[in-house]
Amino acid sequence: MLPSACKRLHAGLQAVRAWSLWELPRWLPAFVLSVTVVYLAAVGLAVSTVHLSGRDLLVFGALLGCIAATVELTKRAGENAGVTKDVYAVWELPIAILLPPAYALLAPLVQYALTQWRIRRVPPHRRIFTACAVGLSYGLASVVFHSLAATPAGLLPRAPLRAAVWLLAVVAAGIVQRACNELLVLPAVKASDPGLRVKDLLWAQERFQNDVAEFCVAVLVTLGIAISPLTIVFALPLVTVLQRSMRHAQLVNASRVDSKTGLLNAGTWEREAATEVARAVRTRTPLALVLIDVDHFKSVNDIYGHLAGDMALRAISRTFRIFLREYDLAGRFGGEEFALLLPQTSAADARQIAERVRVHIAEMPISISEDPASEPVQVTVSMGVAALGTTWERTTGSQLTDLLAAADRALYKAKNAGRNHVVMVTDRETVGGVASRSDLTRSSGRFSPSAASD
Ligand code: GH3
Ligand code: MG
Ligand code: MG
Repeated sequence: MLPSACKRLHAGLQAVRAWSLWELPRWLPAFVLSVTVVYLAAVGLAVSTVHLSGRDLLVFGALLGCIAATVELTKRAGENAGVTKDVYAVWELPIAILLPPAYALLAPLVQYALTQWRIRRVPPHRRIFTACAVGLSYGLASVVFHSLAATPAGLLPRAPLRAAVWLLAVVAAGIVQRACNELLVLPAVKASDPGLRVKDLLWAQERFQNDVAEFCVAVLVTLGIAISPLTIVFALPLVTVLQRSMRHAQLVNASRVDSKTGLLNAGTWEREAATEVARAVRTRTPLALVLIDVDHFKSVNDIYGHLAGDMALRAISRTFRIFLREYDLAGRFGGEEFALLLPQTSAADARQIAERVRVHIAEMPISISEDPASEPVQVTVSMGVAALGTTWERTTGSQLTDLLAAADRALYKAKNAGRNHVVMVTDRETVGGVASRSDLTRSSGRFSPSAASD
């Protein structure tokens, strides 16, 4: 019988071995370990050279208290319901600016430990990695600030000018922090979910506005604390309001998307698609619509279970994000039905895109279990494509409804053709109800692009 300490160690090693980290692309665990090692080395160096002072410890303690309070507020505001915007920079930037780098390196560790404990448990390697990356970015910002601000501010004669230079140095350090943070975190985020677009992560309008607001408040709070640490007392309620307003905007945004797949929900998709179709008709630019239905999806649920079915839906949705452009609209239309709207896309191009998506999905192994030994699931989809081409004036009634009806008929034909097919129809055949000549073309594994031209 093993002694209990050995048993615990064994259980611990088993748990580490079960981390999904080891299933990710091979370079990623190496990257995560490197960041962790560099972080530990930086902490070792910074802590061994730091000069402890009672005032620094007091300010650090007060700001850690604010971080803990923000964690509690976040918990109450529902981060565990998936709402994730936070405002920790308001406390961590002052630590980086006003205290030696050792404190800036350590603060995110406390924040992520509290988040793991109080808000939501995620695989520990994720929290450790993020804490190390964020810690390193604030540590670097602290070093940058102290090397910048020590020199020019001291030489400037007048106080207002000194304050302006000081503020600019804070902003420069903040920019360095953000850049370093994104550089370390984004490759890992992208590798663990290849469907995510870096552009969406970095420059989504709402995220950008929130980040700017958070940063500006952080700069003001830093300035306030530099003048008097009592500022912390006045900053806490302000931060609460800021956090609440950001969450409100996030919730509004969340009401636009389908929670299971992250695509637009049916109502939002229809509203936005109707606007796009009207614009295409007005400006006489081409546009295509694709309806997608997963083949024999009921059997997937019956054989592998409903959760596996959900994973398949998410994997299919990620495929759309890989293939579509910024301004295309991808929506979840119903249970296992999706709709894509492709503005400024000709019939031939739409069919090529649909074909690529179909092939990608048919060849994509969908992992449905954490157990690496379990067999991945494979699914296929059928697609109906309708395109507005050159005859908009024939279109009557609701333009989107006409296109949807045409795509639906094409989808029906794709199903009847044996599934795992793309069938397309242009406006000449159905949209607007004018049937001048049949323009139905069908493709499957035998697809050749030349057949798509109309
Ligand atoms: P076909 O090839 O003719 O489309 O066959 P099918 O089995 O895909 O079509 P059917 O309409 O009979 O079944 C659709 C199934 O999709 C039934 C339903 O349980 C399942 N479904 C709908 N929404 C969800 C969901 O959110 N998650 C999961 N796992 N299954 C869903
Ligand atoms: Mg269906
Ligand atoms: Mg189906």
